Amino acid sequence: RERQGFTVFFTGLSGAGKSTLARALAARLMEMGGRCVTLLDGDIVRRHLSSELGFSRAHRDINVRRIGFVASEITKNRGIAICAPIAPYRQTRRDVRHMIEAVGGFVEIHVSTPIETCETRDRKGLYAKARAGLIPEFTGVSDPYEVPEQPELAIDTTGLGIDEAVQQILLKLEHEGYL
Ligand code: GGZ
Repeated sequence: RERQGFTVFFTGLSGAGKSTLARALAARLMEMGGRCVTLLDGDIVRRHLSSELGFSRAHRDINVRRIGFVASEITKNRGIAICAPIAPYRQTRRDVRHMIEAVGGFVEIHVSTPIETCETRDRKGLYAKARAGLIPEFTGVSDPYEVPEQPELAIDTTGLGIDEAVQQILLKLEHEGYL
């Protein structure tokens, strides 16, 4: 029997570890073979699909809905889509979930790394700029992040290795019957 497609949807603050986990998970799933895996990372989507958009609520919603649409097409065709936007709004995440659940599986993973950790890492210096008022509407500083209430999984990457985190995700996917 052909396995159903599914989407792994990471959500969380800037610097929480979404892209890192998404890339590592995609690599592991590709190694396992037999499935088409598509990574829809925030950066890449913003460059190729949403280059005209900023970070207002309306623009974030358009961006996240585009990601959801592409993921639903991949899922419908029995592929695996891995998405990693901030996706700060609950209602938008819910709409994307419903669109994808209509054609396959949806696994929401809250990368719940607290802002203190993200800000300490500050790999791109964005938090410092946001605190200085140089980036308006910065998620967690001057813009909201609505915490997921019932994600399939929550992972705080503070003091957690990438391999351990990916292992937790793979276990979850297995238990839910996706792998
Ligand atoms: C949040 C911002 C902002 C503002 C630029 N707020 O850590 P990064 O740098 O590489 O990832 C963040 C990315 C967020 O884009 P998304 O498409 O994931 O956001 S959303 O789902 O809300 O549409 C960050 C950078 O863009 N960035 N300005 N104001 N993050």
